[in-house]
Amino acid sequence: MNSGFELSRRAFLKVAAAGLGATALGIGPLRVLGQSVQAGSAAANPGERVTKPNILHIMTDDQDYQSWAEAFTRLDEKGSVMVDESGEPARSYAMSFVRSMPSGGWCDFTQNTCTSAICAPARAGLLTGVPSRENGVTRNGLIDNLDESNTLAVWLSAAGYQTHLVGKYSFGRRARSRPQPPGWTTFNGRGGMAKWVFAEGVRHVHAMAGDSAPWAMFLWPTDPHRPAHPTPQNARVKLLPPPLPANINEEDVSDKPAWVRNTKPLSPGKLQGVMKERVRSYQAVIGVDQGIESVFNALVETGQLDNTIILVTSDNGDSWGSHRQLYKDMIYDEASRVPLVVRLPWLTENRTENRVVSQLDITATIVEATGITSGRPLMGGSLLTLMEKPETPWEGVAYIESHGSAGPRSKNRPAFQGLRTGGDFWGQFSYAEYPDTGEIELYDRAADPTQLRNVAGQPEYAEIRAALAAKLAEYLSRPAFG
Ligand SMILES: [Ca+2]
Ligand SMILES: [Ca+2]
Repeated sequence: MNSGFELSRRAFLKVAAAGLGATALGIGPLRVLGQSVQAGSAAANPGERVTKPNILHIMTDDQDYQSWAEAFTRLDEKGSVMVDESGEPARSYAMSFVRSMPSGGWCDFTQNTCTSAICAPARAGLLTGVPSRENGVTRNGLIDNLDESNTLAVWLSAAGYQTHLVGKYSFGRRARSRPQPPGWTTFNGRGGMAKWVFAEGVRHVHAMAGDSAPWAMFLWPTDPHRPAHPTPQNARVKLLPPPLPANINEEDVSDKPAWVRNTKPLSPGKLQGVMKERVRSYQAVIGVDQGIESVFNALVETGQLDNTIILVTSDNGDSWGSHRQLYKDMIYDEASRVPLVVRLPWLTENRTENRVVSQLDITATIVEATGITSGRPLMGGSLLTLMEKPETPWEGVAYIESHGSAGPRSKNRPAFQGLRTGGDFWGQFSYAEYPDTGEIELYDRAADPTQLRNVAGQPEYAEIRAALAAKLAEYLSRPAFG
């Protein structure tokens, strides 16, 4: 899957300069890359933050957490399970390059939470650092509510950054006729598949290499959004996705709000179609990983890896039939938990962070790392110190909201506001208040990770429910849009 990589001459010289003979570097080209840069890069000033680092922000579209965290099973031409040397089923990760954490300094945030688990609101959240109820982009298509004179791109540009967007700005047909929003050096927001988006990314990386200005580049491919369009090469990769969670077609929905109780289970035929599409989704994610590898290699080749922060995430997840749903924009983890991996070039260790963080923390992280001035009262908190000093106390409370939706299988899904917790001061809870219906959902994810039992009405959870309601009220006391 990582075929096609060749160690560049410059990268090789870097290896040589670091005193590592080729024989010491392992056999596969990937290993060479990983070890070579580790030796040459962060070792310069380990632990010392880079001033005005470049920012490479990569965000996939509708990529669920499972496709990042769990390996798929490889099938042969005839559809039989392939076996490895030890006779076990052969497994691979769709994002095997990123998962290899090349060069070190990566943090894998396993509990990253979408503030809005749906395309346009999620993107507007990243660009403003505040949730939809504050920036006005409460649904797909409501981009015109966004004050584009006050976004992350504008703040970066004002601080001397070159800013580039390639991919899905998320506004469909409207993106074509709209003028370029302020703050962008180049803007190509009509959407696009990974192959093109990352080729543009490589082009920009080379073009910016000789420029003294720092840059921030946002590569937002439309993959693996349904219907997924893997490249012909990746479409030939035969695979069996990892098993779906235990909440697939949830049998007893008597604990759930009315909109879930009103959703019928998916028929076997429908589920089969979902599974076919899921295979194509994994194939598309493989293409994203290849694209990330090409941009990473361009950073190495142009000597920019050492002063570039890399962030890889997804705008929202996908239900794939969990809780009988086929959409997103929900409190449930399949929709609201997405991958986030961040590389700080001044760190050398790779590690995993299991406390809850949120997509709005990413904006705050970029603001702190670049030293720019935010034009809005950010809701999130920077992750820099948490990454540098894991012993840092972290509250781990993520705000989540939905403004309701007319999705295909949940026509009357009402709006909710909620929290997803899991840090040093809170247990692992998911909490939602539906103001239009008065319904409440509360899941104890430590005891019930697949969110099958809403415990909002149970007396033993009364205390935590009250605490969550009070915490949520704090978030809701901030001024809303309009
Ligand atoms: Ca999306
Ligand atoms: Ca249930």
